[in-house]
Amino acid sequence: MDKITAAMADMLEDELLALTDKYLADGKDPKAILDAYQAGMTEVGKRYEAGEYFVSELILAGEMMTAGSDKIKPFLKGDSSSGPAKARVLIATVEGDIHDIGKNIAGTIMELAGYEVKNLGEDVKTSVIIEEVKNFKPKLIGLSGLLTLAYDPMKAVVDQLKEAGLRDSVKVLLGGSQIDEHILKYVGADVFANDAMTNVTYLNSLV
Ligand code: B12
Repeated sequence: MDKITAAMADMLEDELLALTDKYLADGKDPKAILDAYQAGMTEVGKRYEAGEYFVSELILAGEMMTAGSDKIKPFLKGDSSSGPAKARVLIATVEGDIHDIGKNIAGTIMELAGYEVKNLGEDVKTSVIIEEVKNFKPKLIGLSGLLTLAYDPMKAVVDQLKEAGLRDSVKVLLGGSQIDEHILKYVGADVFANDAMTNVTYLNSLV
């Protein structure tokens, strides 16, 4: 899996996708392949911070991650549980933030686990999320954001849920690699996830 991580970090798209095809054909664990992609993304982020990579590399890294996860997703389907949808989940990347790759992966994994997922997309206005909570009546809202700037819009969602008298009707999860206990407390949400699986465990405990 280190080869996947290195190819992602070094922006070797052809090599990355060829390795992905090979590992999937060899029957390697698709979640482990996805984790290796994410480790490569973490390295891309570090190189960007160090001034070694620029936004153009972030864009290419995003495209590589999307292309790779599109290949991996059908193999994750083997884990799917059958039967009726367990509960409704609303997911969105909050206002001002357009990072949506991790949220989309998390959405797919929740669908595979049997949940009915409505994905509102990225840079979603707080008012739209509140309206959808009223209409769609989810058990959980997954708010995603990778920018520091995303924390205030996340807090706005929780505050407006309270104002609308909806806070007790729904659990709020924060998703994103930088989210921790401090941000959870600041936002006033219920739980956070730095990966795409934690939420499934949490959801299973709710239903
Ligand atoms: C790819 C990328 C981009 C792409 C995004 C493409 C897309 N469609 O998403 C593009 C090029 C557009 C981009 C733009 C920018 N980016 Co950018 N980007 C990244 C990068 C390299 C990877 C993000 C990623 O996709 N990771 C892979 C996925 C799978 O991981 P993930 O998102 O963390 O998701 C996992 C978990 O967090 C969790 N999760 C996430 N969401 C959810 C939701 C739910 C419901 C659940 C359960 C779980 C969950 O599960 C996921 C799967 O395990 C990160 C660095 C990094 N390593 O995080 C920087 C990073 C996030 N970007 C950064 C910056 C600064 C920017 C820009 C401001 C750059 C600029 N100057 O223009 C713009 C912002 C635009 C905006 N308004 O949002 C900074 C943020 C710094 C900060 N603290 O604010 C980072 C951290 C880079 C850095 N180290 O400086 N970026």
